[in-house]
Amino acid sequence: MPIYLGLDSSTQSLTAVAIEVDGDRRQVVAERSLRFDEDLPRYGTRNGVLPSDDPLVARSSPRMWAEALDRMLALLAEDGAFPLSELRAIAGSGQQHGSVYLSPEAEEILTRLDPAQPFVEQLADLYARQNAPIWMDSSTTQQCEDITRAIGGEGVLANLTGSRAFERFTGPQIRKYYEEDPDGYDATGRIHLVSSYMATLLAGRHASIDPGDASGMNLMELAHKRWAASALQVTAPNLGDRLPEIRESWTEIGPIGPYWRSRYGYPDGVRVISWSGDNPCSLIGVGLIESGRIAISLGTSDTLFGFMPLPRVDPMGGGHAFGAPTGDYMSLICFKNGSLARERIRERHGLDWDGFSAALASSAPGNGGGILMPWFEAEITPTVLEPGVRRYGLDEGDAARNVRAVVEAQMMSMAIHSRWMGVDVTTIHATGGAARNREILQVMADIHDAEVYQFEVGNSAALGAALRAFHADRMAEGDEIPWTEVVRGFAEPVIDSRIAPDPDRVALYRDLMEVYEAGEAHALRGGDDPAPLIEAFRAKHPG
Ligand code: XUL
Repeated sequence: MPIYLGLDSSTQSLTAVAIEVDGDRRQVVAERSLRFDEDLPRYGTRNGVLPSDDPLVARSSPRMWAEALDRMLALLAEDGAFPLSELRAIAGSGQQHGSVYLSPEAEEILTRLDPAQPFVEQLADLYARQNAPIWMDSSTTQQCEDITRAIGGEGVLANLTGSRAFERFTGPQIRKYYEEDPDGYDATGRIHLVSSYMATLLAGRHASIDPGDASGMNLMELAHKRWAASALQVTAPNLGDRLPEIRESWTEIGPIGPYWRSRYGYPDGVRVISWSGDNPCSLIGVGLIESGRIAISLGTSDTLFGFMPLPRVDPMGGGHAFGAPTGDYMSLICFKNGSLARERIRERHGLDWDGFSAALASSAPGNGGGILMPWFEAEITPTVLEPGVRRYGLDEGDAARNVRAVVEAQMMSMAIHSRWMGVDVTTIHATGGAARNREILQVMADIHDAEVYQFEVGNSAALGAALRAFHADRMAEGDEIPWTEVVRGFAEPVIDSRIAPDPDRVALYRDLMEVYEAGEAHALRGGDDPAPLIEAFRAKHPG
């Protein structure tokens, strides 16, 4: 029975999902996860990020990701969850935007690996830069301004690449590296994304980047899915020479590298398929292969995204248009204060996750007009570079109301900042760790006035990668398999999991959303204090 493997190299962990596909027989045969902080403690990460004195800087260790890959391949080979001989193809998903700087000898080093020696110990000379800036980094405001000015303004860059300049995007990050360490930049042979770096390690040769992940760089011409010469030019000198090719998401990078075959017994014929970003992979993993529905992923970052047949760019400049693994497009907005913000409130009030849910259930929807802006960290949507939680009509010590306020804030912010997508949302596919929590999903349903569904497999990015491996393997065999057939039986919502919006609460949240927008305007743009609006809300919704 053919097996396909999807790997998700995310901020905090590496997850594997293996699926078996044989006609109508379709099932998940393995799900494994390694957590960076706990399973690879020698790298000293916290929540997958290296310690930093500057709260705007966020980096991680590419060597740690390589060691995680090695451990995962060993684990899957040893634990017998599926016969290795049946494995046909591996694809992957990477946290988006992060960049890895390899030395000019990288490919040679990867072809010379000795299968008798541990993997990471042979990678000492692989890197031109020891750490990798990741998507949580907000330290490149200056570079964003320089790039924007040089290219002719925000609109020009957004129309060309799908997004205005964002601090975490790879172009501004590369420019910062070039400015701060020109020698290091000079000594760099190839700059990979997390996705293409991991595919490179698996295949033992430089992998291409797919349009899904390349669109998170401020460097790709969105309409033509090729490097944008003008964007490369204003970012760093001779950048084109250092970037991998952009090729379709179903590109076969090559067979699995000889190291993995000799060391763990992976069969010769296993295809390594292009990796993509975690959000593009999730799009497939929750079955969004046509317009009309959206997905909300509640993970380290919270993201809201949907399939788009044509590239549509956010005129307000807050959201993104990315490539989709189907060859189409997707819209996306990203919030940095996702699971870590929920966790901060939970910890502050000494609750476990059951206690968090109980607090949510025990507090009144709308919180009597009390709101908070959950900016524990610098925020991406809306742009907040000075972290700090703001509360309006809400006492910091009140556990239940603060739990409710963080969840309501996250959902309202998503609803407000996704208006540009122009989707009349009636159905939401919920994924990510916190999507297991039905109390949170009820708030999601009520605020978005939409039905919410859960999924069998929590890690939609790894599942999406496994499905992409299946699709690419069929394509390589000359079978132009339609996407509806790829996702069938896997990426379908659990019908019984439906959570319906409550009409009274939908109306209440419409009013609360006005309070929230006023709070945001007050906190960020010197707008009026929302206190009178909170009073009016309380008068209209007593109790
Ligand atoms: C998307 C983004 C995050 C990362 C997290 O633009 O920055 O969702 O991909 O893994």
